[in-house]
Amino acid sequence: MDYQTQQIEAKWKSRWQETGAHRANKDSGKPKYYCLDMFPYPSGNGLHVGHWRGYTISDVWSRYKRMHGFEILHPMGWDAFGLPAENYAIQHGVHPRISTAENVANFKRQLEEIGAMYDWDREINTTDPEFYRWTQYFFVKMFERGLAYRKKMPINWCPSCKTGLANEEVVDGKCDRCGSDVTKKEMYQWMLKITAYADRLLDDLDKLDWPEHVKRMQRAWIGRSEGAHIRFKVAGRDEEIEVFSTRPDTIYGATYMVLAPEHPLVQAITTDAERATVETYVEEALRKSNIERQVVDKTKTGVFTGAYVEHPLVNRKLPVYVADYVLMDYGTGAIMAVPAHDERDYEFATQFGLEIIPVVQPVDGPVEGLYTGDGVLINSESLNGLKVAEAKRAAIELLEKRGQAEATVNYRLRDWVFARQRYWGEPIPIIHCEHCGPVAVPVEQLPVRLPEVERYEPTGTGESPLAAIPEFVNTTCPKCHAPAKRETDTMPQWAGSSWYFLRYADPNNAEAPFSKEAVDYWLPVDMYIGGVEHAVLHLLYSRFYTKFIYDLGLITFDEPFSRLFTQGMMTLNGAKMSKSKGNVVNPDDIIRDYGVDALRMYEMFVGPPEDEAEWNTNGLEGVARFLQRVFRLVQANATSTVPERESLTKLRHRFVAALTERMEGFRFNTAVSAFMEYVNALSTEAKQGLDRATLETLTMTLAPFAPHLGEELWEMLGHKRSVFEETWPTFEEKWLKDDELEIAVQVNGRVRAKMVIAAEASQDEAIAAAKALPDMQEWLQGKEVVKQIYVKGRLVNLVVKG
Ligand code: ANZ
Ligand code: ZN
Repeated sequence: MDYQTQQIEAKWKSRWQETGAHRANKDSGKPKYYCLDMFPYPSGNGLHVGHWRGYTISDVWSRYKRMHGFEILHPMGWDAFGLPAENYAIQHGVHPRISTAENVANFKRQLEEIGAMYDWDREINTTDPEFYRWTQYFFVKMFERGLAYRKKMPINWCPSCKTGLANEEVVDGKCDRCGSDVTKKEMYQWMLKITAYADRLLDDLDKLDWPEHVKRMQRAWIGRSEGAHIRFKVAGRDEEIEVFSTRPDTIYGATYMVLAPEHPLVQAITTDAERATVETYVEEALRKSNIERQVVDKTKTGVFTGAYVEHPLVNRKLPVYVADYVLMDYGTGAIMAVPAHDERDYEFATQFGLEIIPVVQPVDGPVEGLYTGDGVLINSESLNGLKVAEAKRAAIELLEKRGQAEATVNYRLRDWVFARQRYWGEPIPIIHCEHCGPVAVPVEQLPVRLPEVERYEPTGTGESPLAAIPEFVNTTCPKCHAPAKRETDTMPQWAGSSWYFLRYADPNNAEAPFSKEAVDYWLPVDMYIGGVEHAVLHLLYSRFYTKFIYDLGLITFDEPFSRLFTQGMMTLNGAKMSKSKGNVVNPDDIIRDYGVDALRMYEMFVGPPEDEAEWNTNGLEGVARFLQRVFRLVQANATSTVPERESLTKLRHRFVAALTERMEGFRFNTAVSAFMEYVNALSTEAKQGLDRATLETLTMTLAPFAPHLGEELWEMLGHKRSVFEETWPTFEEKWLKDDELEIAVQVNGRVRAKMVIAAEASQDEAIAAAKALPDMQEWLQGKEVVKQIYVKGRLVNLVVKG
């Protein structure tokens, strides 16, 4: 019989389904292992082989762990709310529910193909009311604790999508979805107070087994800066300008002040003479995005307000400017400018001819122009001679005594704008009452279901399409029962994915988001696998939710993902695989031609899993041929009864050792090479027959990579139960050492001595060793060696004359 991939793969898929082989059972008595893929957004394009890389890694790992005695939770689901389905609805008039269901069906079919051990009984879908009921529930809990609040603030506004955008959806000042320039719009927004968790989100990174670069990105996103708030009195007026500075030590070098164009004091302090110029400038600045404003090498712009502040420590007046390089949403939206030691200030001061006073110099002497390094203080009265770190403390103390400053910590992290003016999302479960203000929908009334609408288009007024449905909007206040109106904003796409990993533990629970027992057993996630593009937001939001749910007392851990692995992208001809680039390889075609096991094995072979890898169909063919070879090798020897030879024992132990080490190190590409080397060696040995231990080891270890073939060969070897019920083979150290052998040393064909040499010794080494033996000297003395023979591993024969 030939290796029929289609037949074999279909056979084992249905066998697994019949036996419920992938059902995760928390009562198995085994230790658990939760291996999770970042769940996909089911787009209309289907999956390509690049997507499969991560899914294959996680499945190989899950199966490998299962063979180490763990009860595996390896679930899959759909992150299905969001803009693409809604934009599709707008264009084609198809309800997002319908297009989403179609896409899910296609994704599921493709994911079933891969032969992954997904427990489909636990499938979840963020758009299922039974799921989003609990997404709404957590919102209510946050609202009750003051962590969900409403705030009027300028939001990023996409004029084309007609919706507010979170900062992370603005890329280079453009809408991440449609590419239009993003503007600002003042609106009431639901916000989540993620900043209340900033320190915990930062500190707890230390306890995670995550790639260092991901931790670094999270730290940078949280952006903790220690510094001070310092207040400067406006000359001739009552107002004070408060600044945030990380360099209070440079206070004596402050030569001017800058307000962000949005700063509330701009209006008040601008003098009549400057008013027209300032107003024009502010108007222009408001049209720019934060990103444009922060471009480092752009020429600095700004205007003088006509106002001055008083320096708190010396008798000096500092002119106050408005400039767009100062952002309103960082610190206090105002700075003391120290051009000698801050690059942006230096550029600005040079351009506007403002004074530059150096106050820090390197230990080894003064420098010209801008200096941002460490050093000692100069031109700073009582601070002179102090090092920067000491001077920071001393300056704060000095100013604190005068009531003009206090130490503070500032974060780059902003509260999370948790609202979209769009249809396809979880309705925010709030009712607005004239008398009671915003009131949460009582938990027992959840879910607030998304109603049917006729038009999906955002209204463009800033309101969601839900606002146009009176039956949805008009309701009564849960507190005072007066007529009231429902919130019509929906949640951002990140909402469901911020806690979905908890739901898999207990996906059908109708009384609670999950039961404590289920979550206590399965969570936290032991291994989380996905793309590095989620390094910051999804992972940060999930960590925030987990900490919040921990604070609610519902779980006993406060980090969701103990270990994280981010797989590299798959490219084709050097470009990222994507439908829009027209360079996708569809797994359906590959499976038809080569089988899914070859595809899986190739996905693992293609390169170090964390690195980008280039798809190459020749490589895939090589792997497919390799699997055929394994099939024939096992088939030809399946009923063999030869005992294991020492050479095979040694090969086997060495193979298991190498393979296991590479698996543990997540070096799956070299793990596949270990198979190839082993099978090469076995092909040579096969002439003398292969024993069972050899065949079983090969089959068992191959199974996580090529599960259908693994099962088939295991059955061929006479086993009734699944190969995944077996335990991963072990190895003994003693077989890893290079062997030594005792061989005979002959002179003219008669044994004259024995010697021990390395089994791998070369002919020259063996002969040299033989000639050097003390026992040989009497036989060689005065003789001429005319011929010397080494029979590997058996004997040395020296033919002598004279
Ligand atoms: C005086 C000073 C002197 C500063 C010096 C720096 C160097 P990080 O580290 O990112 O927190 N700053 C404060 N608020 C700002 C805003 N809204 N827009 C633009 N810049 C702002 O940076 C903190 C520093 O960035 C602050 O410290 C402030 O300039 C500036 F030699 O104050 B510094
Ligand atoms: Zn009320």
